[in-house]
Amino acid sequence: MRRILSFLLIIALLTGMFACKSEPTVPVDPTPTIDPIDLALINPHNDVYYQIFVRSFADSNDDGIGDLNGITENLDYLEELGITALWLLPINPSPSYHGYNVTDYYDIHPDYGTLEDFENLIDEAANRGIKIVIDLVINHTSDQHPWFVSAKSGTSSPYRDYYIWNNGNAFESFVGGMKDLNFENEAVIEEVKDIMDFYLELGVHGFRLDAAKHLIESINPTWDNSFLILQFNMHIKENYPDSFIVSEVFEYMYQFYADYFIGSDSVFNFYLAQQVWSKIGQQSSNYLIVSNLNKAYNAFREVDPEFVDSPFIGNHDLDRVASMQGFMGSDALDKLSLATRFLLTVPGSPFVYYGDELGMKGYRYEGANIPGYGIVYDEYRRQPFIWGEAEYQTSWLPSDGSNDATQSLVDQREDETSLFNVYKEMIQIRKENPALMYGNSFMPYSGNQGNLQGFVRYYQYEDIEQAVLVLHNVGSSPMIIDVAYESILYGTLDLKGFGTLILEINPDEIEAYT
Ligand SMILES: [Ca+2]
Ligand SMILES: [Ca+2]
Repeated sequence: MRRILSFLLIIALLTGMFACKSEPTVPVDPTPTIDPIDLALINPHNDVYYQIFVRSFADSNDDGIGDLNGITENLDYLEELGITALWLLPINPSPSYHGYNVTDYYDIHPDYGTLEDFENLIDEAANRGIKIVIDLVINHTSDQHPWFVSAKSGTSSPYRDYYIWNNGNAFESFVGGMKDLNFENEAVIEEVKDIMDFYLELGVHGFRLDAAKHLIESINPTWDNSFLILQFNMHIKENYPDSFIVSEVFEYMYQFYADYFIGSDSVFNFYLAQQVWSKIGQQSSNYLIVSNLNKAYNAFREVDPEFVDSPFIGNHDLDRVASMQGFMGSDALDKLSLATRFLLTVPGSPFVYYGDELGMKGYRYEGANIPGYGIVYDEYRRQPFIWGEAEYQTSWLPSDGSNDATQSLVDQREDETSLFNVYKEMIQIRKENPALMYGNSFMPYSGNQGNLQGFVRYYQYEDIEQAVLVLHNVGSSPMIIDVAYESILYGTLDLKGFGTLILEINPDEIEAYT
């Protein structure tokens, strides 16, 4: 009986294994149709992300503040846009509007809902194939976190060594009541592992690791932090092999964060963001964009040949792309559209900052006093999403007028030439073409000259193989493209200024293009 049971168990495990790591079925049709679901399972870290500031996205209970149920009730929208994963900015209780000083890692900010609401969001998103990644803010806690309240009470507190003391003062990397945790203390590391386990058990896919370069302040922080992150990552992979850590190392030179690929599954590519702003936005040495990016990818490849990049062109700590000087002239929409197509054709998991798909504006104030709100800094980089209908509109932050001319979602949906439709179409094209969606190949096109900036992307898995040539015109003058190809996936050979052409090419002839 016992033998039969263990035999059944083995069968169950094997079928279970095949169910999660399903092999692509051999196509009967001579022109193979690619099943994106299978490749998505094989490449669990390749997604198209949508970054949400919960407070500003969608309000479900009419208190003017965005909340988790607001996201759940708008999954239709996220599905329409085509994204496959969400990064939620901090959702834990916190005394600040932004949430980056946590007071309880095991609960939800009362403005945003309850743990039950969060579990419901995870489940409803999963039903639509959308994963959830949360911000993990562990460099510091709020000075109101019970650990710190106890620690500051005296040296005999059991939590005293959770923090870093200097002449009786707790060390802070950031201002605003954020006290750095002490990662020399094994108990703190164990606390973080417990927090990660808690959210993975709830069903989150992984974590955006906030302030990764600040975790350990030492003479060799890159090395120390990469290995600390590796320790966290090895822990979560024991029970959740597909789970994901993307590290935030806020540096614009790729040399400063390439080594973070040692311990992280992915790292945000601030260099790429800056290249897009300067080369496409400001048109500054635009003929270097592909060769520059290739250098960055080669640096990542040296650290991890299977690196998964996390490109983006906007986030909550930056002025909105549409508010940058290079993207504000009469050709703003053309340039923003090209920046979008660029983001969605490079390797990795692109991150779209909520509202960027509408071309929303927003920038930093240096402590201005806004009537009806108070002193502001980064708030207007994180403004209410513009739905164009009242139902889910948030109103926690008064308008500063910066988005008076920004078209709402309702209006942009109906307009074929809108930025929203550029995002939607490009996300779909990315997902339909494995060479764009998966792998990290990036081979500069040998015909690159001046404004013509192209690259070949290639992906192969078993009998699935695809090569595409992506050609971006990063200048305003039109050009005619004359190159061999198999099919046109996007655009026309008559490549207009700030236009994009994507061609499927013969994978056996890549060398002729690179
Ligand atoms: Ca609300
Ligand atoms: Ca620190």
